Amino acid sequence: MSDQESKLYPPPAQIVAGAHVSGMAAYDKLCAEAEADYEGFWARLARELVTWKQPFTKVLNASNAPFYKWFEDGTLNVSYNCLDRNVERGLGDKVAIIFEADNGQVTRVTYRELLERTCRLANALKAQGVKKGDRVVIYMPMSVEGVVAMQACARIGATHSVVFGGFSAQSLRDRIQDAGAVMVLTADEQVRGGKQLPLKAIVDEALGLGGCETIRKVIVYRRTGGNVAFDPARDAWLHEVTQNQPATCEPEWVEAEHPLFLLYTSGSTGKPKGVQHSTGGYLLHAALTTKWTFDLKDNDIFWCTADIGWVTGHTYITYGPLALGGTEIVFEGVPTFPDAGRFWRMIQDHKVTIFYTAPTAIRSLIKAAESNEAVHPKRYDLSSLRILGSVGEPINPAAWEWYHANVGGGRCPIVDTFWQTETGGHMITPLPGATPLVPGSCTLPFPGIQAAIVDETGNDVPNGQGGILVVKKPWPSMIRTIWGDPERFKKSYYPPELKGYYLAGDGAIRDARTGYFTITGRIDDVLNVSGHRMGTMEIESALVSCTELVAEAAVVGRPDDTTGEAICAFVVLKRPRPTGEEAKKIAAELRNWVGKEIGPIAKPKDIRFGDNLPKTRSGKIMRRLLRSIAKGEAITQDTSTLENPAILEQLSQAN
Ligand code: 6R9
Repeated sequence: MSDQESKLYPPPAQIVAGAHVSGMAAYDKLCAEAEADYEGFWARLARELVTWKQPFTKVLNASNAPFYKWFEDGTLNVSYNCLDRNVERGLGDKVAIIFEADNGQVTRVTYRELLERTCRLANALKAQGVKKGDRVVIYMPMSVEGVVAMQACARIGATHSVVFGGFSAQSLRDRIQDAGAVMVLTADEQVRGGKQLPLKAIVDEALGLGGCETIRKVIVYRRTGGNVAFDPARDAWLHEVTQNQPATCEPEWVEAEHPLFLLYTSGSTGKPKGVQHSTGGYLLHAALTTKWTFDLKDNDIFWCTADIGWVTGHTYITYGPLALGGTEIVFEGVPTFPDAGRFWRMIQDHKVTIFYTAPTAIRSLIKAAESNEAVHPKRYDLSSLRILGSVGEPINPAAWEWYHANVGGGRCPIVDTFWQTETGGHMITPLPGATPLVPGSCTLPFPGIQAAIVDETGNDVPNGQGGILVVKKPWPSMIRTIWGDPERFKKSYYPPELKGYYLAGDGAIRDARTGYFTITGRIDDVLNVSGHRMGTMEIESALVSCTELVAEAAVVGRPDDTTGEAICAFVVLKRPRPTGEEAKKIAAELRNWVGKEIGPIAKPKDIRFGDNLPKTRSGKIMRRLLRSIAKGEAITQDTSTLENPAILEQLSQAN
C-alpha cells in the first residue's frame, strides 16, 4: 500500500448522493468525454451554463497560439448572466448576498435589489462617459458596493481592475498607470478589526504622484462618513451619482473574448503583471467550478473568505456563486475580531454550508484555539457545514487534519483547490462527492483540464518523480495576455522548450499509486541539497507537524559551498519567541524532528525564530524576502505588498 492510500478519506455517502458529480465513475466519465472530444466537451458546458445573446459557432481558435480564443463569435454579458437571468428564473426575492459588517451588522440583498443597484451604477458610469473597453480601477472595501461596482463594469463592457484595499498609493498608482484607467471607484474609508483605514486619501495620494492623467473621475462610496478631501471637479459621491439613475440598464452585449477584467499579480521578477481575462470562457469556468468543486445547490449558504481584491474573490464571490443563483456571505472584517472565534460564530449564525478559506487563516486560528478554549471551533455549532475548501498555498497535512476534525466534524470533505490568478478558476482539485481525499494533496485535475508533470524539455515524468507542472491544452478561463506586454505573456507562460504547454510555475509530484498531485511549491522554491531534490513545502510541513511547538514555518534555500544549497527555516512557535540558549535548544529539537519526519538530509541548517513571517496582504509568505535574509543580503526587492514590514528586521537579527 502506498503512503497515500493508507490515509484515504472516501467521500461521505450523504455527499455522494445527489452531488452534481456523484462518484468516481461520474468523474471518469467527464474526463473521458473531454478526452474523446475536447472542444465538444467545453461547448456542451458553455451552452448549459452560460446564456448567450448570440450563440457561438466556433469553440477554440488556436491559429495564433498561445493567444487562444474561445467561443469567439458568441456574444454575452456577465452581469446579465449573474443577475437578470436569476430574476427571470424566479429568484428575484432570493437573497444573493448576506453582508456582515466588521461590527457584526448584517444586511441581506436579494437578486432583484442587486440587479437594480448594478443598473443604477452602470447608468451612472455611462453618464460619466465610461465606455465599453475603458479600464476602471476599483479600490474598495469588502462590501456589497464592491461587488456591484464589478458587476456594473461588466454590464457596460468596461474592463475592471480591482486593486486590493491594502495596497499602497505607489502600487495603486502603478496599476492605474499601467492599465490607463479612466476612473477610480473607491470609498471614504474601510473598517477592519474595529479600525477605520483610509482609502480615498490613498487614492488622492496615488493620483498626486503623477502618471495618472487618464483618470477623469473618482467615485466615492460613503462607508464611514469619515472626513475626506473632496475635489468637486474630479470627485463625486456614489450615492449622488446613482440616486436619479433608472434601475434598469440594457446590458452591453460583448464578444466572448472581450476583456472582463485585469488583475495585477506578482511575477517572479519585474513589475506586477496585468493578467487579462476574457468574458465567455472565464464565466463558464467560474460557474462550472463553483458548481462541481463546491457542489453548490439552491439552498446552500456559500462563504468564500477571500477579498474581492484577489482572484479568489473575483471568481468565487463576484462571479461564480451569482452566476448559479446562489446565496453567499460577503464579510467586511478580519478573522480575529472581535476575537478569533469570528469565523466559527459566523458559520453558526448564518448556517453556512460551504466554507472556503486559506491555509494561513486555518493555521493562525489553530494557534488561537489552542491558547484560548473560548475560540475553539468545538465551542460553536458548525453542524450546518457540508463542504470545506482550501486555497492559496499547499495545506500541510497537520492543518488539514485539524480543519477536517474540528471545523468539519469529520463529516465534511475538504476541497484543496490548486489554481492561480492566471488560470481563472480551479485546475486541480477534489470533487467532494467523488474524489477520495488525501491530506495535503490537491488530488486530480478538474475534468477537461490537461494537467501534467514534465521535465525541463517538456517530456512526461513518471508518477512518483517530481517535475514541472504544466497544462497541455488551452482551457476556456486561461489568461489571454499580460496587459500591454504580449511578449512577457509568451515568455512567462509558454517558454519554447515546453512544447506549447502552459507553465504554471509550480513544481508537483504524482503519487506512484494513486496518481494524485501534490504541489511541491513554486519552481524557484525547489531545493537541491547534495543532489537531493526537495520541496520547501515538504520541510515546512514536517516542521508544522510538530504541533506541540510550531505554529508556522517557511523554508528557503541559500547557497552552500558543500551541499549546493542549504535549508534555512523560519519558524513561528506557539510560545513566545526564544532567544539565546533556549533558541539553540529548540532549534536542535526541531532539526531532529525533521530528521525523523523526512530524513537527515532534510534537516534545516539554519533555524530562525520570529513572531511572524513576512506575508502579503493575502496571506502568502514572501519567500523571496526570506531568501535574502537567509543569505544575509540587504533587502532590495519590492516590499510594497508586504503586510508586516517590521518583521524583516526581527528575522534578520534573529540568532
Ligand atoms: C488562487 C490563487 C497562485 C499560486 C500557485 C501556487 C499557490 C494556490 C494552491 C497553491 C498548493 C493549492 N497555490 N492554491 N499551492 N495548493 N491548493 O491563490 O492564486 O494568488 O495567483 O497564487 O498559489 O503556488 O502558483 P494566486
